[in-house]
Amino acid sequence: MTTNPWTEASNLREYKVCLLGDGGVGKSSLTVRFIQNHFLEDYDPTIEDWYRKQCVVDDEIALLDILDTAGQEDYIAMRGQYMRSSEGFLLVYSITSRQSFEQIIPLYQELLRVKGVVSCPVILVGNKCDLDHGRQVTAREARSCAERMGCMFIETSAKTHVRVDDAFYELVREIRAHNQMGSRTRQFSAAMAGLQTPNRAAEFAPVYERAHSAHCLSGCVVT
Ligand SMILES: Nc1nc2c(ncn2[C@@H]2O[C@H](COP(=O)(O)OP(=O)(O)O)[C@@H](O)[C@H]2O)c(=O)[nH]1
Ligand SMILES: [Mg+2]
Repeated sequence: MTTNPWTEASNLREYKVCLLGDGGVGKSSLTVRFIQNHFLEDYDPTIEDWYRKQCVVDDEIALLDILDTAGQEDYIAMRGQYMRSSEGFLLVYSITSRQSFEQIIPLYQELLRVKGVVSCPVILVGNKCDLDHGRQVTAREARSCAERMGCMFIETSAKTHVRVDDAFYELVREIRAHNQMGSRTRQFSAAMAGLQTPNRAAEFAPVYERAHSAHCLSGCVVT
């Protein structure tokens, strides 16, 4: 029997996601394209806003709480707060700006430091792929950057609506995979602590090893 996810209220799960990246890379444009399906030619770069959108990802309802970050001095001061309060991140650069790309790894390192974790659900997003003639960052170097972070890489265009929804949906999948791995690891730790029977520990051991050897949760890189 097929179930209708929209009527399965108990499946409703909130995902707090945040777009991070240099000013002008298209964070607001990606958000507005995803939420309202239109393109912003000119958007106030100082506006920071929250958006909510309910969608179905792999037959499960996801309520996305999206924080579109902005600003300059304020943004630096607020960044730690954004990082702590969100569970998944689109790390956005523009394919036409090497400078915006160079900020990605330091941003990811800061994210891990602030959250005090060794990995975190992120997607590397190279926006403005419609401007290929002005490209400063190749897909190859972005892919290698994504491999370093153990995440997926997607090139998008908010302007021509290329893979924008995919970026958000893949982030939901990353968060789910991350949480699933976390709960498996917790069950394994509990088993190891003798809170469960020893054969339960044996059951979880392969998962634990996989989780620690596999750098990339999704195991794939998309261009
Ligand atoms: N050609 C093109 N321009 C874009 C794209 N996304 C954003 N822009 C433009 O880039 C500028 C900055 O976008 P904005 O969303 O405000 O960037 P933010 O500061 O990161 O939020 C605006 O003029 C947008 O119209 C895109 O995919 N393609
Ligand atoms: Mg903006």
